[in-house]
Amino acid sequence: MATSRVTAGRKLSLWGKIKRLALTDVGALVRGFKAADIEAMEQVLLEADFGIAATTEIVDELEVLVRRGTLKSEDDVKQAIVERVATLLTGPPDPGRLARAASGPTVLVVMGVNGTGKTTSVAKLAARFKAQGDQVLLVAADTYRAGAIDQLKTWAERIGVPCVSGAPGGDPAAVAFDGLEAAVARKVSLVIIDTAGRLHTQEGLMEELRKVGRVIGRKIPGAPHEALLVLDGTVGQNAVQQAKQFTESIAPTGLIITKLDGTARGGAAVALRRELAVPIRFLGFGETLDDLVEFDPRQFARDLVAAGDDA
Ligand SMILES: Nc1nc2c(ncn2[C@@H]2O[C@H](COP(=O)(O)OP(=O)(O)O)[C@@H](O)[C@H]2O)c(=O)[nH]1
Ligand SMILES: [Mg+2]
Repeated sequence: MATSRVTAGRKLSLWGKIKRLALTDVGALVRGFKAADIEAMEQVLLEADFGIAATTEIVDELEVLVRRGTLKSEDDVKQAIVERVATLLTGPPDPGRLARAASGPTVLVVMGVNGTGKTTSVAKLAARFKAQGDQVLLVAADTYRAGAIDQLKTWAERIGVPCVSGAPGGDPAAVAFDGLEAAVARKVSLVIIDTAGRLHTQEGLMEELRKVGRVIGRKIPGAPHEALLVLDGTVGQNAVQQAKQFTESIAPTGLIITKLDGTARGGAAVALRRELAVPIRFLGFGETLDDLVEFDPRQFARDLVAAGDDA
C-alpha cells in the first residue's frame, strides 16, 4: 500500500519511540501511567508534528483508558493510539469523490504556497479523473511565476488534455474566465484551475484568489465546486500556519498533503486535520502522475504510528 511510504527513512517508528521512552514500566499500566511517561509520550508526539491540541487529546484519552483498566498491555496502548489518530483524521467516507455541478462543468480550484506541489497535483488530478472518464480541461491561472504556464502546458500535453492560458503577468481572474468559457463551449466535465502561490504581498494573493473565486462564481453558478489546498507534508507546523492564511481566500473544501515520500513527517496531517475544519482528500507521494492516493485515515494512522514494526 502506497501510504506505508509515509515512514520510509524513519529509523524508529513512533510506536517504537513511545515504547522506549514512555512505557518504562509496562507492568505498572494497571496502576495508571507515571507522570514522567506521560510527559515523554507528549514529547514524542509533539516532535512528530502532531501539534499541541491533538497531542493533548490523544494522551488525555489514553490516561483515561488506562485508569479505567481498558488498556492492560503494550499492544492495547498501541492499538488505542492508532484508533485515536484514525478518528482524529477521519473525514468524508469517500474523500476522492468530488462535489459535482448539477449540470455543466464541475470547477476545481487548486491553491497553496509556491513549491508545495500545486501544479504537480493539478496534473495528477487531471490524469486520475481522465482515467475515470472525465473530459478534463486545465487552466493556467498562475500568471505570476515565470515558467508556471509552460510547466502546466507540458503536463497537459503529456496527459492529453487541453490547457487554457493567458500571457505571463496577466490577470488570473481573466484567464479563469476564459477557461470556463472554453469548458462550456467544449462541453468538458471537469475544469481544474492552477493558481499562483506567491505575490508581492500575502494580502494581495488572498485578494487575487477571492477575485478568481468571484469571477468563477459569476460565470458558473455554484462554482468553484471544490477548492483543494495543497500543503507540503515536510514542513510540519508551518503547514498549519499556511493553511490558516489560505482559509481567508477561497474556503478550502479539502486538503492535498504532498511530499509524503522520502523522509516526510506525516504527523503534520494530524495537526492539520485537528486544527482546520477541512478534510484531507489526497496524498502526494512523488513527482510522477501515479503518485497520488486517496486519503485513507485508518491506513494512514497505522502507517504513521507503527510502520516498520513487527507487531
Ligand atoms: N517528492 C515529491 N516531490 C513533489 C511532490 N509534489 C510535487 N513535488 C515536487 O515539488 C516541486 C514543486 O512542485 P510544483 O508542482 O511546481 O509546486 P507549485 O509551486 O506549488 O506549483 C517540483 O519539483 C515537484 O516535482 C510529491 O508528492 N513528492
Ligand atoms: Mg505551480
